[in-house]
Amino acid sequence: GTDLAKQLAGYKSVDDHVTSGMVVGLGTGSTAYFAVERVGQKLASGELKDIICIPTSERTREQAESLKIPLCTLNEKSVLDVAIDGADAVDPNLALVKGGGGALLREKMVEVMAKKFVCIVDDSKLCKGLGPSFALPVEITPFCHMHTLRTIAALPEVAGCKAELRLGNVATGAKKDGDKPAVTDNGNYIVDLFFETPIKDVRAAAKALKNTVGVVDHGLFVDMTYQVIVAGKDGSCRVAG
Ligand code: DER
Repeated sequence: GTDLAKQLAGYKSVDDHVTSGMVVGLGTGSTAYFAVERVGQKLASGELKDIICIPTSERTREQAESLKIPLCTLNEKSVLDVAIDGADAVDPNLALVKGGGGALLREKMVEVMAKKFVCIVDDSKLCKGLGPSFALPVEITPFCHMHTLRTIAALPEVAGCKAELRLGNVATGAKKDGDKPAVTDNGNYIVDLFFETPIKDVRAAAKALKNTVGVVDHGLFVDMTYQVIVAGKDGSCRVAG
């Protein structure tokens, strides 16, 4: 099933890109989960030594701690040899939508500092154009959040999108009645942008979102991906980029 694909991609990313002595960024989500597991396994077996990792969310930090993976922050190590993380959508130019799990800010902070950002996905994430297959998350400050949501929705670069404040659990989006806004590890809110047609110019959209007052960052990861490892349910695994 898909879990096998995620495990395949996760394990392969570590086997292909992580060697002893490296500083490694650990991603967030159900696919990155397997990459973290693999790092833990190889440290325990002695195959990997002297690795220090930077987690991209509190939940990845907890998983890494349970696996006794040595951790630090960007304050201690601001350049990483490699960062491994999942994505919610991948276009033919390896531009990504990330943030489905609400971790986009720390993910982007870590992944822009990595010499190689390796993205791991099951093949359901591949798309022709970003937008319709997965809503674009935007992390915003909570202060006057509805004003910021409206400002984002009015941007020409994301014209036609439907902007929704994410409620309930920031990671799973699990909702129940009367839910409060989801809150990220950084104490911010998430607005999800739903598109019926692909975003015309992802670079322009990324710039416009980043330049919007009240927006902290967004889930468009453009010109950042070194390689994408794509695994299929049938056990196939291929590399792009
Ligand atoms: O929230 C995130 O950015 C995650 O990496 C997400 O994009 C991928 O999560 P998944 O591997 O559970 O689909």
